[in-house]
Amino acid sequence: MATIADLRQLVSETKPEEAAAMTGELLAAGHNAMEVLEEGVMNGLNDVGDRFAAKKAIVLDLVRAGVTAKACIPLIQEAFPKGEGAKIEKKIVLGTMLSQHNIGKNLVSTLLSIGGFEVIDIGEKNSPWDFYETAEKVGADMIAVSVVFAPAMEKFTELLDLLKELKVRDKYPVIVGGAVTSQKWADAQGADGWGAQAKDGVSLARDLLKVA
Ligand code: B12
Repeated sequence: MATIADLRQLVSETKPEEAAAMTGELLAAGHNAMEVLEEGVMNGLNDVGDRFAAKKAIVLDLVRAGVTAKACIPLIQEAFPKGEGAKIEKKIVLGTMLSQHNIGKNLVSTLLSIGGFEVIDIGEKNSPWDFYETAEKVGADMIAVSVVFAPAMEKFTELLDLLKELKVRDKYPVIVGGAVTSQKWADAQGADGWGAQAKDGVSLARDLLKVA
């Protein structure tokens, strides 16, 4: 019988069709969707990332890893609990800075939406100004940033500085997450919250926006 470790292996080998089929098999067998995501897909992606960092993989492998993850994730998303359907009247602007890595950002978006929040997803490669401008335009309650690429870390700091400069820092709690970030780094930048996992975005939003 298929195991989550087998799925990790297929993702690590960047085999989209086989990985998607195994994801379906694991979910049908009753495996927890979050475990399939974290221990199967994410650990497999991390394996590819580690090989890339060790110069044992090339950019094409990263591309294939992304394609493989994107073949599995919709099946996992369908298996997430649907939430209670209660809508929370809070708007969250979400996006990435510089980077085109959007798999984590998309998961944060899905989980926040399931959690009842209104997500304004501004996509990839945004500047600090894009976040500010959208937040003002839609009357956002919070800003969430996905930082998966080291050069974007500096941009995140620039976003906080911009909000301070424009005297709206207190208006928007800002949370951050992503593979290259950490609690320590987020604290040092003055972020209002950091999450290791997409699901942490929901608990951070509930706490910071005082949702009962
Ligand atoms: C797939 C992949 C790609 C794909 C992305 C496809 C896509 N559509 O997203 C492509 C091919 C585009 C790519 C390109 C590059 N990549 Co790449 N990529 C990866 C890889 C293997 C997986 C990334 C991923 O999707 N992970 C899975 C998701 C779910 O994880 P995540 O984003 O971290 O999100 C989770 C949490 O962090 C959290 N989270 C994320 N955001 C947020 C936000 C909030 C608010 C919260 C609460 C939580 C949260 O929730 C998520 C789920 O729980 C990683 C390796 C790795 N270990 O991550 C390298 C990696 C990120 N890439 C890397 C690099 C270097 C590159 C390139 C520069 C390569 C090159 N030379 O061209 C380019 C950059 C292009 C660009 N300008 O953006 C490096 C970054 C290193 C660094 N320190 O900056 C990594 C770490 C690989 C490595 N070990 O060297 N990549």
